[in-house]
Amino acid sequence: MALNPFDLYDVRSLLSEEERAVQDSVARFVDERVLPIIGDCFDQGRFPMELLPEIAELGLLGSSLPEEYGCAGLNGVSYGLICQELERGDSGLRSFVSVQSSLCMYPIYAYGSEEQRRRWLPDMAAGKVIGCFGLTEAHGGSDPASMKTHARRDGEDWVLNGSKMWITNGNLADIAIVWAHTDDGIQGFVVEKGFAGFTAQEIKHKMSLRASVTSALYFDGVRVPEANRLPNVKGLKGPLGCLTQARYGISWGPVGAAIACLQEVLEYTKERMLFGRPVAATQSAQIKMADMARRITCGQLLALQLGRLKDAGTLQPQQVSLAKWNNCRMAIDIARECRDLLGGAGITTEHAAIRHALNLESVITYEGTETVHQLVIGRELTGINAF
Ligand code: TGC
Ligand code: FAD
Repeated sequence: MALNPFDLYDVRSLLSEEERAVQDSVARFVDERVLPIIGDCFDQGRFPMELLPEIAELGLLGSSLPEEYGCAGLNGVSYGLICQELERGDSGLRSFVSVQSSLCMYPIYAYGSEEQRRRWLPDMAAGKVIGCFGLTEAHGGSDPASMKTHARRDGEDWVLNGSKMWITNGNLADIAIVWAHTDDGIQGFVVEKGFAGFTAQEIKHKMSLRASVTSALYFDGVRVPEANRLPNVKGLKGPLGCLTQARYGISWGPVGAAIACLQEVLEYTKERMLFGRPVAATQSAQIKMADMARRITCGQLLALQLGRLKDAGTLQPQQVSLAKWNNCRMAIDIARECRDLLGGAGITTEHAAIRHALNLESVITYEGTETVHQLVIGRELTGINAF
């Protein structure tokens, strides 16, 4: 019996019926609604906002949060499969869902008051309120503890000053989860669009994640009511806890990008005739594609076991670091190799490989660079902090 070239170990048989149904519905959405337009979106440098109602309708925003807040209440593996299928379309689309779900809805759920949960989560699940997450600053994103953004208590308000850089969804967002030093440690604030002194400026000239909005945020004496401070966390563990959620999803997403590239190159090399035979009939092309399938299979198994640990409640951030590092590296290498097998045709967005390769330059950098995750594992092995 012929194996599925994109699931050589039948990882799908390890999924529950509900997990398979989630994967199928997102896969259909990506095939029918995303793939026909995403190359043009990338060319034009625009996020496909027209897809937002369907993304919300499918329950993809805050999918792991409870139904009482208007969310789908799915498990971690289902969230991973959502990320994998979306990123088979484009990393920018998965980024949008990661930021909304893991970096904005999650902290409101995990660190917010009941009033804050009820105020924002249902509208965020419905796609009526869009969020962004402001942690990184221009002087050094890998070292968020060095942030300069500061909030000072003044009566019933906080006064926020500083700036954030490289913020996904910044210009689309109705609210920003902003992390700032206070006299009582790092704290999170929900800063609303329209608060005086808060501005967002889109970053142009990107060669990566072009179908995603990236911005700089500025806070010039912004008065944020105490009611908008997330009361249930203090310290760097607040934002890092959100990153664990998002990095978990990013451990799955690039598997989808790698599958998209392999699928494209398998079709192309069977058709492309050179020296009187299809490129797919050469030993070197077969070895390259076999090696891609091997790495994808390892990545799928890594992501699924990570998801099972998450759903068992035993997931450790270091395990997420290993998977984020491995699967981003796996996918960017495969996307680059696929671009090469496409020859000159591989340099335009008519084919997906270069778009995925360029996108993955961001994915391997954000949410902790490859080096950061390597050093997390190095620290785990040696007990020595080498940052
Ligand atoms: P350290 O000072 O030792 O720890 C501080 C506290 O945090 C806890 N902790 C974590 N908690 C949850 N998840 C994690 N991954 C955690 N890592 C640490 C830790 O236990 C401690 O708690 P407590 O109670 O003792 O105070 O900090 P560290 O030495 O562990 O961290 C250093 C380092 C370099 C790993 C960390 O600073 C880091 O991860 N840097 C990278 C920053 C980063 O990833 N930024 C991403 C910005 S957001 C983004 O990129 C969004 S892209 C979105 C998209 O478009 O998809
Ligand atoms: P730096 O931290 O300056 O790193 C530069 C180089 O130094 C890297 O190669 C790094 O690996 C290396 N390095 C770092 N530490 C060490 C060390 N100890 N030893 C050796 N080498 C080291 N941030 C947000 O807060 N919210 C967002 O929504 C968001 N979205 C993003 C979207 C995009 C498209 C991009 C590109 C970035 C986004 N980021 C976001 C920021 C992202 O998290 C940072 O770019 C990332 O954490 C790296 O920070 P940096 O760019 O300042 O690089």
